[in-house]
Amino acid sequence: MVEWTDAERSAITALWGKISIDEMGPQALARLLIVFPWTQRYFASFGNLSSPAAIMGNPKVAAHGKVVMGGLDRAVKNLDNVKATYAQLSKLHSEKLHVDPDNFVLLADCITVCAAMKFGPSAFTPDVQEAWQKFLCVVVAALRRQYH
Ligand code: HEG
Repeated sequence: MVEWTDAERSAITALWGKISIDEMGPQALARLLIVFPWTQRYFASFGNLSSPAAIMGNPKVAAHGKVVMGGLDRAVKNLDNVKATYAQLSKLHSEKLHVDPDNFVLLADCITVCAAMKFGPSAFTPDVQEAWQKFLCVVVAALRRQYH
């Protein structure tokens, strides 16, 4: 069970309060699909993913980016219980979607890069980054949990 310091809790909650799901969700998913192109295999139904411009302009990528990023809201609101919160979502990715769980880490890193670009060094300080990446590690561990 993960332990959070008060400083980590407030850093995560404060950063999350500043994140626009509608802005950063599409950016992070597009980045994943561009930088790690093998992740495109799960989105065959999304249409044109043939270039960075096509990916960034693809409305299905944008819509799904918002869904994925929106999924983090439940984790932020259940910091002490992320594993149980994500049990169904983990099962879905494992048993139905068959997403290779290594890809969760890649998306988490894309989200961190997007946050760093958006907020810059004065707001995305090393302390904030530490708490944020710990949070994403917990999210990834919870998503991996129902894999077998
Ligand atoms: Mg996943 C669906 C969250 C990583 C591929 N993802 C979903 C859904 C949520 C979610 C909330 C909708 C579930 C539902 O309809 O009930 N995803 C989520 C999180 C993270 C993640 C929080 C990691 C931070 N997903 C992820 C990765 C891939 C992936 C790395 C593939 C590389 N997700 C994926 C696919 C779907 C979802 C293919 C179904 C899309 C669809 O057909 O609508």
